[in-house]
Amino acid sequence: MVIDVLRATTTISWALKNGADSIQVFADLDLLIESANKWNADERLMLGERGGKKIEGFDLGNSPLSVTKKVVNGRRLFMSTTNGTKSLQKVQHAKHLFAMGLPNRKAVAEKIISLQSENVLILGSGWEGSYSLEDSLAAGALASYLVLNCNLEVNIVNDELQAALTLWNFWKDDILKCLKTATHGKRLTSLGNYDGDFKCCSELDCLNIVPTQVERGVIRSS
Ligand code: 3SL
Repeated sequence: MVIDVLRATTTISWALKNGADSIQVFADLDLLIESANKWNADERLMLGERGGKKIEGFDLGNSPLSVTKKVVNGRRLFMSTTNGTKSLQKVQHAKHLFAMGLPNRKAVAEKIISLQSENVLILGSGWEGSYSLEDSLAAGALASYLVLNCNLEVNIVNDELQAALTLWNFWKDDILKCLKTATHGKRLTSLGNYDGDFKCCSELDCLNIVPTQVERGVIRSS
């Protein structure tokens, strides 16, 4: 399970909701361009972000507001972001791999419950190797849902998740404020007006979409 609330896994979830055929994730940009070039030009889009900004020459950056039905419907999205797609690549050998933001927290949690897995690994993407408040918040949101709704016993097995759960209980009534308080939220705010993105990324349980890896690096809705 990979989380990147701001903004990669939120963008992935919205792109699939809006009819994208699939999303192929890359850490490496040259590999992305090479793979995209093999695809039919009118059935592909390249999404790229570094440091919060769209990569020059790419079709789109990493805003969940940009992946509208008109733009993404039926297309494969070739996507690379600073942290989120790297995290997805890192754990691509997992038996089941899902991407989660706050909008699809419930959908992903219900999927996990249905699998009755013994262990669930939650990977927050953070920022360039360091902790991020918003990903921890979402990990806590997921844990909270599982504890309250799973019929099986749910054990919180490490202090990171215990802390995430506490964080969730503290901020759950003002998610937007938490996102804007986070250092990555502040970074985005310093780059321009991202109010629409913040609103979209902070909406809880509004998407019934489970972005699922169907082959190495390729994500579809299930
Ligand atoms: O780090 C990432 O993968 C991005 O989601 C960062 S940003 O929100 O596009 O700046």
